[in-house]
Parts: sequence; C-alpha cells; structure tokens
Amino acid sequence: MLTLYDAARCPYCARVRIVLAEKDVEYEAIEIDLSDRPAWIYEKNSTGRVPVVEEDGWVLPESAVIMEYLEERHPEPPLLAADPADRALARLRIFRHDTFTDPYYALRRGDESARPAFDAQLARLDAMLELQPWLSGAGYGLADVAYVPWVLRARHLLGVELGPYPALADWLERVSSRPAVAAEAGIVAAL
Ligand SMILES: N[C@@H](CCC(=O)N[C@@H](CS)C(=O)NCC(=O)O)C(=O)O
Repeated sequence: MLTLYDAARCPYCARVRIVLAEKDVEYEAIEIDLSDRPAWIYEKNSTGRVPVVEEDGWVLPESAVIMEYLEERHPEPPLLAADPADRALARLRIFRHDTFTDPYYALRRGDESARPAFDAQLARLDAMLELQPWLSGAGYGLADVAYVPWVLRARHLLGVELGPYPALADWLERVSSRPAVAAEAGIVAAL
C-alpha cells in the first residue's frame, strides 16, 4: 500500500491528498510534525520536506512530480487532458505556480507589501477562468488541484475575499463541490 508522509497544514501535501482521493487510491498517511521533524524524514527526502510517497520501499518527493506519477500509475479518472497541447498548458501552469505562491507566502510572513502582487495573481487566475472553465483547460484536472490548496488557505488564513474575482469565485465553488476538494476545505477550516 502507498504511504504518504503528510502534514495537514501543508498545501503541497493537499495536492497529493486531492489526487489520491480523486483516484480513490487507498493509502496510509503518516503525519509529520513540521515544527519538530523526525531526522528520518531526511532519508526519504534530502530536503526534509513533505509530501513524500513511498511504495514497497520506493520513495518519491515533490508534489508536482507525485501528482504526475499518480496520474500515470492510476490513469482513471484522468486528470490530464487527452490532447498533448492541453496537457502541456496544464503542466506550464503547475510549473509556474511560484508566481502565485511567492506573494502568498510573503503575506503569510506578515509582509503586507506583497498584497498588490498577490491581488495581481488573483486577477490573473480570474482572467484565465473567464476564458476557460478550469485552470486545466476544458476539464478539471491537475492544474486545478495544484492551485486550489492555496486559494482555500488565502481565503481562510489571509482573509482574502474573492468578490472582486467572480470567475475565480465561481471556479472555487465548482471545484469545492468535488468531494476530494471539499475534504480539503474541511482540513483548512480546522487549521
Ligand atoms: N517543492 C516541494 C515543497 C514542499 C514544502 O515546501 N513542504 C513544506 C510544508 S508545506 C515543508 O515540508 N516544509 C519544511 C521545511 O521547509 O523545512 C513540493 O512541491 O513538494
């Protein structure tokens, strides 16, 4: 069985939890205390970070890579489009997620000067979602999973209102109707 080295508050782990739930993969979660990480986690991942998955002694860190691994290992239901061009655009959005999360983490550290940059990122997602229903393109998929943990946390932990971003607010409502994402919204509410 797959083991996930996990942390409830970690949005990168949330990506993996969502994909596992979407694909109905059974797994064992081992909660890692991020404020007092066990030394052995460095044997699983040289950076000491979570998420890490392990299967029969085979170990894989990095949420974006884990999502792709799970997509290939458990192809149903698909979370990448059939068309290579659409898949590439979803991957590009995942690859560039730092442009969204950098100002998010600055705000989490209390750096209010990052507020305009984060607002600009919310506006960028909103503009994307005016043109297409999902961040992954025509269908829900990995790019949506890659961003939703931070959008949920921005609302809950930073008090971000999505009123000025109607397409993003509509996306969050649609994405949150999926049980895999609703479960994450519950975890975020308890943070
Ligand atoms: N690039 C990694 C980032 C993972 C990450 O930063 N995880 C955080 C928790 S949300 C962590 O383990 N932090 C501990 C540390 O940085 O020492 C991924 O996508 O999996």
